[in-house]
Amino acid sequence: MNLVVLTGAGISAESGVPTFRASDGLWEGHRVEEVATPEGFAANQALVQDFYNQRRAFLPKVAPNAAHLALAELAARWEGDFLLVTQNVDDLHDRAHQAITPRDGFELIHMHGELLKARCTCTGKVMDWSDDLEPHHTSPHHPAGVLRPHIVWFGEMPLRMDRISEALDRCDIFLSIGTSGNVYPAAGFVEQARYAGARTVEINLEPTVGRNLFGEHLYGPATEVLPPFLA
Ligand code: BJW
Repeated sequence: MNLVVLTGAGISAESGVPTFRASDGLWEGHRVEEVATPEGFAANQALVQDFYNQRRAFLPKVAPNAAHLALAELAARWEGDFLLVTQNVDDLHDRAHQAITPRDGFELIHMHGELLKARCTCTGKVMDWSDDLEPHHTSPHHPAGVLRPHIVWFGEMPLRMDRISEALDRCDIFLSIGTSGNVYPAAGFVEQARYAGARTVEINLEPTVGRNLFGEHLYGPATEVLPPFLA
């Protein structure tokens, strides 16, 4: 059995990471066009770098929760292929999977990038983020390069789409956890999975805009709903 799991900000909410679209979410107090588009970065690099530096500094203060760990435990015992696609740029799935070694056949993709990585604007080379890179964000790879956050902004192509699409085409089970279904192409994955004949399950605090696309629904906090569902 081949499994594809899509996660969004809701899975990290109970770890203390703000979601995007809640009333107290990340977009509150920020204009999306200013901090999450290539045009915003071109207009005011300092503002954008500061926005991501603050979020990087927050990561050591949070830890994987029971929902991240339940997926990591599943990855340690799942016998088919298991592709975990996260829209999240935090490292909580990575830390959960460091604690519990997954079986062969498991793969984690950060389709919207990673806070703890930076990318040279000239060469495209991706490197681990380090505080030493501050404050100038000049690239060590090219004299004209700037180290931009390794984040997929609006209007940019999400990462590893070919691999994700291939997995959706042959998936038997598709779980969508803690995502509002507002952002494409991730919001369309459920339709591709359905076309492949997969069982589709939405797990969220509340019904989302895409709820009718799913065959099954589980509503409640991910840390309470997911562990018994995966057990
Ligand atoms: C809980 C919970 C708990 C809370 N337990 N649940 C088709 C139609 C219209 C527009 C487009 C389209 N296709 C593309 C577009 C344009 C655009 C787009 O989608 N716009 C929409 C706004 C309409 N998409 C793009 O530009 C993308 N690129 C692209 O499409 O390239 C071309 C392409 C074409 C064809 C194929 C492939 C590509 C790029 C999108 C990049 C998104 N980047 C962001 C920002 C990153 C920067 C940053 O982090 O600062 O990524 S946007 C932001 O939203 C972030 C997230 O990953 C993403 C999704 O948000 P998520 O995770 O769903 O969070 P929330 O807050 O919305 O929802 C949280 C949910 O959790 C809620 O439902 C809660 O109920 C729930 N929850 N607590 C369980 N305890």
